[in-house]
Amino acid sequence: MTATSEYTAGLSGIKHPGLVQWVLEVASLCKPERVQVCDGSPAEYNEMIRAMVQQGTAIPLNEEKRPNSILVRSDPADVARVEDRTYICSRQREDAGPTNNWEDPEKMKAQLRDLFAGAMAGRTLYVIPYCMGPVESPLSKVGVELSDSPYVVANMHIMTRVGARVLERLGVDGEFVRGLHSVGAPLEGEAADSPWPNSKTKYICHFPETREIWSFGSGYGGNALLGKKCHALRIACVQARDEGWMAEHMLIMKLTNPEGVAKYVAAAFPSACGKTNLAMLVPTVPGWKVETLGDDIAWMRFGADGRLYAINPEAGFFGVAPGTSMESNPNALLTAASNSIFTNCAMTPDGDVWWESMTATKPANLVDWKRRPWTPQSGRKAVHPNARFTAPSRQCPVIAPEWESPAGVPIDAILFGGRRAKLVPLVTEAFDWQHGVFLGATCSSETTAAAAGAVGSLRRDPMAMLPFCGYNMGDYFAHWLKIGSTEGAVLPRIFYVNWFRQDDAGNFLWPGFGENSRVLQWVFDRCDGKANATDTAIGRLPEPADLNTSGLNLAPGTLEQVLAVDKAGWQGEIEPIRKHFAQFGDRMPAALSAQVDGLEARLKAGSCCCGSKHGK
Ligand code: SAT
Ligand code: MN
Repeated sequence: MTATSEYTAGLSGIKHPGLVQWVLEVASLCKPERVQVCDGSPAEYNEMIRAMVQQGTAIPLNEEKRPNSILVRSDPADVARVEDRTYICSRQREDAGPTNNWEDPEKMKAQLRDLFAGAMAGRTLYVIPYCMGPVESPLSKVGVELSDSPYVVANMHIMTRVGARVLERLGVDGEFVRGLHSVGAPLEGEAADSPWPNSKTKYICHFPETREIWSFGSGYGGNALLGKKCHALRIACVQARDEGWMAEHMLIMKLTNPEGVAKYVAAAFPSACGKTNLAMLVPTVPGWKVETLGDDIAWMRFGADGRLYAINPEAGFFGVAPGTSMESNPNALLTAASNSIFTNCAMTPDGDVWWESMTATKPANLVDWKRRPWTPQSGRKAVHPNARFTAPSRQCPVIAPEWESPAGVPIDAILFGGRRAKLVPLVTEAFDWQHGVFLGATCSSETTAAAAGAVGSLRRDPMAMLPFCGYNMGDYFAHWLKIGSTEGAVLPRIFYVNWFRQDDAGNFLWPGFGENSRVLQWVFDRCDGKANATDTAIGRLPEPADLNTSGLNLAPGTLEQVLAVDKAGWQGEIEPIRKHFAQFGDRMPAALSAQVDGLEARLKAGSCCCGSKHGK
């Protein structure tokens, strides 16, 4: 057993006594072989890559094709977020609410202590001081992740700001989120390490009141890179509620029109619904420009002018690989051209990565994500559907120059969306903030492979935060309403979009991708009072003539279909929405229940309040 004094030696660079004490407590519980404080340097990154290559976790890719990049294949039992193993351990069960798994914090910690005891034997405990957001921004927050995974260290280098400058910001008594992570696979005796150590027992636990995260047994994505979903969403949204700001599952993009006027849009979609594609979209409308500030998370706070200013707390993209191509998202592919980590992708004979839809023709031979030889005749996918690339944001060809602005950028419009094959029109503008919160609160989507479980079944995913809201969702809705009633607030307009509506034969009605810029143009012009909308029972919609469709060759009637408000279909939504809201009991804000009544009344009212032009 290693004596505490040996651990202490490595910690001399830390000036924060509270941090030192916590690291020592964790070390004496987890019993790692050694403790290493991460400095965020390129040398340290290379050391992690070397360790992973040596252990058989990673394969260096062809230097000429994909410089300074690796391919990692996980255990097939550890490939996505595990929502059924994710807990919000608030003192009161009601504070976690009906959409979260809950356990009493003391009880959960007692269980976790047993699991963590000796869990890092034979491994290095890495102390990863990281900052979510630019280190010099007042909107940013510091966290420290203690992890026994070099894969986590390398990914955190890309996804966050790591190292000495973060410790400096922390000072001697700064606040930080405590994240403890172990793959849960102690190294016993002489036995060789597994290429992807993990444990059958997995727990992703959050203690919102004490701003702590304990994650055990998984090395994958949001389960293990604790800065991302665990800190920047589940813990941060609780901090945001307490401090009067917002932590949201949103991309941030900058739109510039042909006159050179720029607006910033934040957009919330469930995981793997095309946030990265939208954030980096190549507009098909001539003269328009899209630039990216972030593809997953936005932290927003009121500025002195009453507008909501957003920062992207992350420094990299953890994007879904399959489906990403020079056609669908050239900017994502170019971002990941070098200095990137590829997880659960396939490997080509010349040492590069490949995934479904990357190229028009499939390579003749590959090694698939399960390390098996693969040919197009194999009759199976070469890549896991949740395969990912981790790539630095700064490498994105369309990164907005102000993406690290400490003040953030003022948000003009918020989009909500999901994957809905039926019913939900291409775009709907909310009547006002409260109605917009209602649209967000009723967001629904067909599930994707980003989380373990069934794919394609419909679920309500309010504000795309269902898996990420660290407190009672009823209270979260109330927080949104409170933000909207802030005195002096100059609020963004709220829209709901659905790129995924299908015809009866199952064909997508809208081409999506770059053509979504036509919808963005309408959103932009609505914000400027330059585009028409028509009031319907469900919100304000463009008529076909209000969208810029020049050069878009849709079959006759398609645009009408994609914008149609199917009243009977919407009537069928009323009961499910009431049921959805009922689960929050007395935590459900009355103003949102009133919105359901309003929708129902408008649907029943026939044409009296629908079809009226709501000019500019
Ligand atoms: O949570 S992950 O970071 O693994 C990815 C996602 O679900 O968006
Ligand atoms: Mn996400």
